[in-house]
Amino acid sequence: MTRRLLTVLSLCGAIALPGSAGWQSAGNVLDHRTEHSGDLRIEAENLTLTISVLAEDLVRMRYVPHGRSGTDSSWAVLTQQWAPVRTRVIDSAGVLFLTTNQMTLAVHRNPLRLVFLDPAGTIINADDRAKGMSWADGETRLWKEMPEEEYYYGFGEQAGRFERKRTHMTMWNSDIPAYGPDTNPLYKSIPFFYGIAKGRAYGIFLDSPHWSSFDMGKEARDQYSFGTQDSVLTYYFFYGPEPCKILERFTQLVGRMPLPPRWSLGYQQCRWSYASEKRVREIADGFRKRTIPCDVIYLDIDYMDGYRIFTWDTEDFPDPMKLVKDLADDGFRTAVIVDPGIKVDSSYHAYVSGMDRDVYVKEPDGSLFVGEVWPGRCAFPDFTDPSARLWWGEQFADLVSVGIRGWWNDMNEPSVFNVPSKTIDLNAMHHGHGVSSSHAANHNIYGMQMTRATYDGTLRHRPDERPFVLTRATYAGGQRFSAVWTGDNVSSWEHLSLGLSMCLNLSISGFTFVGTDIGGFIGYPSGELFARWLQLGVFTPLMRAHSVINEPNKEPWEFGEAFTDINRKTIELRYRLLPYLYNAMRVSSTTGLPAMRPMVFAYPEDPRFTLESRQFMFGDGLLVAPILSPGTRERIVELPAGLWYDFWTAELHEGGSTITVSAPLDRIPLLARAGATVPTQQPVQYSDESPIDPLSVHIFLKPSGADSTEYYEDDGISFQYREGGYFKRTITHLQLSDEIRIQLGRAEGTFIPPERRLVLRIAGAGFTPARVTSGGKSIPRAPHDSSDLADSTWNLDAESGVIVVMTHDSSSYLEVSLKR
Ligand code: MIG
Repeated sequence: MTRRLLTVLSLCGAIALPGSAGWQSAGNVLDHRTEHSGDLRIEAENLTLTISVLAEDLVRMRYVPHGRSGTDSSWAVLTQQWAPVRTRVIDSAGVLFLTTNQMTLAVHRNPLRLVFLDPAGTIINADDRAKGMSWADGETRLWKEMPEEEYYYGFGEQAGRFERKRTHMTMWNSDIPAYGPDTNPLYKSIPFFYGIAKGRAYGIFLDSPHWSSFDMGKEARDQYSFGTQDSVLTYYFFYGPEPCKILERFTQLVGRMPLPPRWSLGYQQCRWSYASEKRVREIADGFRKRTIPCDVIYLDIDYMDGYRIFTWDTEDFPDPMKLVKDLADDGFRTAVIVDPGIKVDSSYHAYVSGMDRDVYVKEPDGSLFVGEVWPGRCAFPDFTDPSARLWWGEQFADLVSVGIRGWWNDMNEPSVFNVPSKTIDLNAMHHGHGVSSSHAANHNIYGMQMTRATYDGTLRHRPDERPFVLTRATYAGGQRFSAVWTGDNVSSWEHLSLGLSMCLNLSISGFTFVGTDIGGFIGYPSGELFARWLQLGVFTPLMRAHSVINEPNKEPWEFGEAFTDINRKTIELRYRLLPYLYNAMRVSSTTGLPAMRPMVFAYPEDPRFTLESRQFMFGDGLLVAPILSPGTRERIVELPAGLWYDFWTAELHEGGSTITVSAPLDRIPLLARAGATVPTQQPVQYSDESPIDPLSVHIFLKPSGADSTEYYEDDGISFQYREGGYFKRTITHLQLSDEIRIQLGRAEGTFIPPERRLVLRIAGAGFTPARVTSGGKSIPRAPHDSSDLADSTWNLDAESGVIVVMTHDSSSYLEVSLKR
């Protein structure tokens, strides 16, 4: 079935591609001028190119072939106003140089070709000499030189290899269940990538919601190209050289993930379907009676009346309000699936009100576009239209008042069952941006606009709470509205690896809140596979297990008692790490940097990481090395330069090396960078069961010098943090010759956590302190074998050498000192 779908898809690509005969090229530059806006306008023989310098490291190019036009608007770009940039234009024989402090763009005149250079004059990226930017009927394309030493990353959701050189990728949001490593396209289109050569990176964003494609040296050895079935071509060029700098800039351009509600970072349980109130209650009890933590339970399509969105199956769910309230009392949030397809049924309120408000996608003659999905014949809201989005948002009133708090957007590629194209008629019409345009021109942003309508709409119903939306389809910048999962994967070891590299590429494409269907959607995992998948899930911001219908139960306790214990311990680890994860998410909401960071992204200069996708950084302090194959009880880890600690044993390793770490079935290999600070908490049954107490801060000392981290906390749910309602302090540790000092800066912000204990777990001191002080007062060493430390005492863990100090947390400055 997968294969058939694929054939259909490539066929539809071929039909939509109106013959690649008759490519035209830019020709020579005739003239240029600097416009009032500061843009540089280049007139070539056959096209106009507008170059806008948005920042010293960011330039936008817009190519409009003569005789063509297109509205200059974007669904992705958020920041329109950029601070003025000082640029210089130097006109020299045959070349026009446009220079900022961070890069130079050389516009070659005969013919028009662009070359990007760093301040030292080294070429970062160059148009292919023969083709450059060219176009044919209904398609525009840009060819670039491809240096041998350059490698490619990002491109959003890509199965198969993590590094993307020598692949051809299409961007066309597609519903492909049980996809494989060669399946492309998939559900999401994020036409953004990095080129990294010898540690130096640039980024390119092709901003087009049309069918588009990237050929990274598959067609030609020394060229790559990207193009779109739009009549014009707009792309952005970012210069690093650090990849993280590019991502910060890219997410400044297209927006960042808002800080999610803290509960959405708890463990989430899903299945197609928990199809009755009785079964949902059993699942909830299943977690609580086994003391396996869980925050969210999902209702898949069977909660509805005949798959009519915004309705309930009143037989199986006679009293949703009571169910959801009982679940809430037990610490669960309930999430429901909502698909875009609205059943054509004149007795169905959503359909009727949508008709009244004229919200649906239409055929060119103005009649309703109808396509078949789960409910049968359906109309599709035109999410590009602001009034349709408003209408969509209003439909959530009842679900919100029932108490639903999570919004799972599925089938929004959009997927349509009964037509060969598997989606909305490409000629059907949308009406966003005040103009009418075909589905072909809006396909790849349909899902993103659905999440936008869902986010904004549910927010309007509860303006004081952060919405949680999860989607399958989206477009660049969609992280502003929703978390994502990687669709219908398979219960196999291969898919465990695949999911990891998909999450890594999504993460560096702007999508921080990512995860896979833990355990695999289609098929049935062994206990071992499920356990290993769950362990990796601790380190994916979205930690959600899911299963297709008609497979035996896959909840974490379904694999025998030994695995139940292992899985409990794994989920407890997630809850212990919540403060660290929440901090990573907060960093991402302000910088765009993801929680899951590919090695090459964090350490671009280390050539060992060019192709590495079997280990990754989690935040800036932890290195995760998941077990991805059966029967494996140890694995190799490539350590970046510096010193590294085994998170579990505090064993110290010299970096720049390859080590073997043990990985018993109940433990995922985890390392901490010397200098890292990792805040953790007590395990709880759900994220807000009780306030953090104690806050346990793991400090991994550097052999000398200082390091510091910001610690952030807030109420986890409201928007108060935007008005100062947070608790933020710097935690610094420094090594002096005869002393180790930990300084917790005075907390900023008006959020005050309840009184609580503070435990410092200091690894790497290498001595037994002669004296420990907290806030200037000496504190005693605890009696030898007490594992539970009394207030204001310290102890030394004999095995690991970790020094544990128990003190009190407050908002004031606190200094803890360990004297030799
Ligand atoms: O056509 O709602 O990817 O997670 O369980 C299948 C049923 C529709 C696809 C989603 C999957 C979900 C399923 N959906």
